[in-house]
Amino acid sequence: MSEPRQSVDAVIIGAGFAGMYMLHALREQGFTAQVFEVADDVGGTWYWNRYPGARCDVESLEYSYSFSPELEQEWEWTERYATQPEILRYAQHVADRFDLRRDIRFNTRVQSADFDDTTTRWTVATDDGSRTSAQFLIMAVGCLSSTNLPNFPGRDTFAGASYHTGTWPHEGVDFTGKRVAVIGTGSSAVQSIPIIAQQAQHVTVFQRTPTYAVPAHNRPLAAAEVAEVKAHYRELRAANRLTMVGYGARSPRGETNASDASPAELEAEYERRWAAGGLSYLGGYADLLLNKDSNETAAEFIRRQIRATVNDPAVAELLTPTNVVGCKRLCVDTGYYATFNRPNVSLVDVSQQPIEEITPRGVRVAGVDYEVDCIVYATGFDAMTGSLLKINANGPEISLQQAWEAGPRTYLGLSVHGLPNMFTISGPGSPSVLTNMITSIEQHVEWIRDCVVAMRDKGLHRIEATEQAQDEWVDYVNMVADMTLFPTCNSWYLGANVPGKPRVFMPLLGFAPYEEQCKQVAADGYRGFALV
Ligand code: NA7
Repeated sequence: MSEPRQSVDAVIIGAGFAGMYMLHALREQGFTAQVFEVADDVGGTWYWNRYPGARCDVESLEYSYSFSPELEQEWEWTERYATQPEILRYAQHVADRFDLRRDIRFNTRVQSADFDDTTTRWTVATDDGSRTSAQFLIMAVGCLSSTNLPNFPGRDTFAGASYHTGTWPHEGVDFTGKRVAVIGTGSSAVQSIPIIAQQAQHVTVFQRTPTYAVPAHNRPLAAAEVAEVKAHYRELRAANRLTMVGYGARSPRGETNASDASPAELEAEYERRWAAGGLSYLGGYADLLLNKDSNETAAEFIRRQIRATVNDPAVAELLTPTNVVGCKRLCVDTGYYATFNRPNVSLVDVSQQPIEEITPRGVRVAGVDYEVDCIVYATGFDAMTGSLLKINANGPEISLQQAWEAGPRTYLGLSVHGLPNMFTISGPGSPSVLTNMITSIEQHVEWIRDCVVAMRDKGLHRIEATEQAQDEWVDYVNMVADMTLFPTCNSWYLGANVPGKPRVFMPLLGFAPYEEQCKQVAADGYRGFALV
């Protein structure tokens, strides 16, 4: 492994899709960069999330880089939704193809970063004792990379094996003959439970909130479909960047409102989208996340599918969500609800009586002991801010932790007042997790690249978001969220899944208008930033 450089133009933290492209983009402009990565390979989220059934719920032909036409032509995706191993192979291929590894220091955690206002440079300290000086500090740490492991009493006394879906053992886990507890029913649980159930002797699922899931209808990609997309890739990528979510231009969103549709029209539209599968279910009508009554029509359609799928009416009732559909991330499943028809799967409701404790032999709820051999924590992430706040980043007068004490505040989701020359890729206040992450990553990387090129061209060496621009941006993000149903449920978008986390709606809705705003800010000479 190469030694980290002592002085570079930019330090990039993280070698997932954001860090890899940032490195490539800066190098192409003649900058030097050093990437630090905790893992022993590239891939970020897709390096860590190796649980059974892990897949991306954005289609593979779209969840991929667009910056290199050669790359997108040569890479062959095999399934409509790529598995984690396939996505990881893709990340590794990109690292090799663009010779990225020589500037990535693996197995290395950044411990602190301090900005010196006299030199306008960051000093980045890592756990191997190295110090690297850089003009820019670029956070490419990922939105779903800091796991949320609830602090249940007795958690460490459990005598069997415990796993978290977000830090799954690389050698895999054999559940054959085991009694398994799965805690949580979000996307990771929805993907893994059907597969674990095929292996285990018994699976007991502990559910706090029932989840809405739409079928993936995953399938091998037909050669003709791939050829068609590849023949028009530029148009598809451009069209995706004009959408609100950065993907899905092949199945356009409805422009009319559900509130104006007849019951028969609603039924036909939901039926059609259900049969097509995937996240575009919620794209049927323009008002589904704006109008509670409209949302209810889409929710009720899914509830009926659950009741029709699950044999035991009591289990079906427990699995049926009552809240707004889509205000928590919609899950995309393969046989999730039907798995509860298996004799070796049972469901425990922990919504009224939470998990009391983890005992050496299992999980205790309401005085009842569920004895198991393994516990799978599918309990999600300290999303969007967790990994950023783990880095002890200190501006001239304020640290990131202090700046975000009452919740994250950014300008454009790219920059934080008080932390000059620092950029956050897909940070809070940008569309990030509400979009195709790779589209958002590319847009941020290209904006940051253009910004540092412009600074070099003009002989500028310090950039910082003004407090006023940041305040206005935070108000804007909140205003947009408040126009929707998103803030109405306890989602990880709001930080509600982590006890004690400030409740702030973190992502900004709407990719296309956001990209336009970022372009305008740059065109106006980086309006809202103080440049020296
Ligand atoms: P999620 O979606 O945050 O799901 C975590 C699940 O764990 C969810 O069902 C939670 O219930 C549950 N949970 C969390 N803490 C507890 C406690 N203390 N007790 C019981 N249950 C708990 O994480 P995933 O990994 O599934 O998915 C993350 C994203 O990855 C996903 O949205 C996609 O974008 C890809 P809750 O709903 O909070 O009541």
